[in-house]
Amino acid sequence: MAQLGAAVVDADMEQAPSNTARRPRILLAASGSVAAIKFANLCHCFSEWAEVKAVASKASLHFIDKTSLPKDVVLYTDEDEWSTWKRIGDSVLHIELRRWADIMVIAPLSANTLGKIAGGLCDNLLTCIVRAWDYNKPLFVAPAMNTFMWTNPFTERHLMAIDELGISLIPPVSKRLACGDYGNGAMAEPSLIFTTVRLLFESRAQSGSGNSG
Ligand code: PCO
Repeated sequence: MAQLGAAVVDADMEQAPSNTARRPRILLAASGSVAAIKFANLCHCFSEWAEVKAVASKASLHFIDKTSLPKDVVLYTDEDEWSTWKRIGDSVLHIELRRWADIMVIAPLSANTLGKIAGGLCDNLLTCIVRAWDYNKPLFVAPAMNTFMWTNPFTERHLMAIDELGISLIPPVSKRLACGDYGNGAMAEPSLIFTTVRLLFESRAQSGSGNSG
């Protein structure tokens, strides 16, 4: 079992009694964009406020410094998905995580993972969670990619498809990109992603549609 993965469904994943106030449960996921260098920072922003679990695609691991993640944030990877599954009746990680989370946030969302989600593909832990997502619960994405990918006609088609599913977009911004180009496609700042998600959670909680646990 991966040291950080601990893909065992422990008491932590079980539902708290519904009359007990609890912290929001935020599932943060990173896909394969250079902007995943900011994933640890994003985890720190959220873990001040919420219970956080993290999911990383194989490509994103190239950019994530695992040692910089908050100590209480478990990082799940594709290896964890089936490593502890032995027989029928054992828990399936992507289902346990979609059940556990109040909100999912994919930041960065790469062009490739955007295309997969828009097309309903699910070939890794991250996309299996999205494919099984309960759209009564919010799912945010913060895309990050080169400007030429962002302005490619596929992006608009894919954004329309995920919008129809009920996924909320935190748009990219214009700045210097990893390759030296200047243009749109840079991931929104972690602080903006955090405030966007928190505001939505708190407005839903006030209106009674959030999960107040
Ligand atoms: C690839 N992609 C990118 C990804 C989007 N870029 C960004 C920012 C970072 C630096 O602030 C890399 C986080 O530019 O989100 O650049 C090809 S150019």
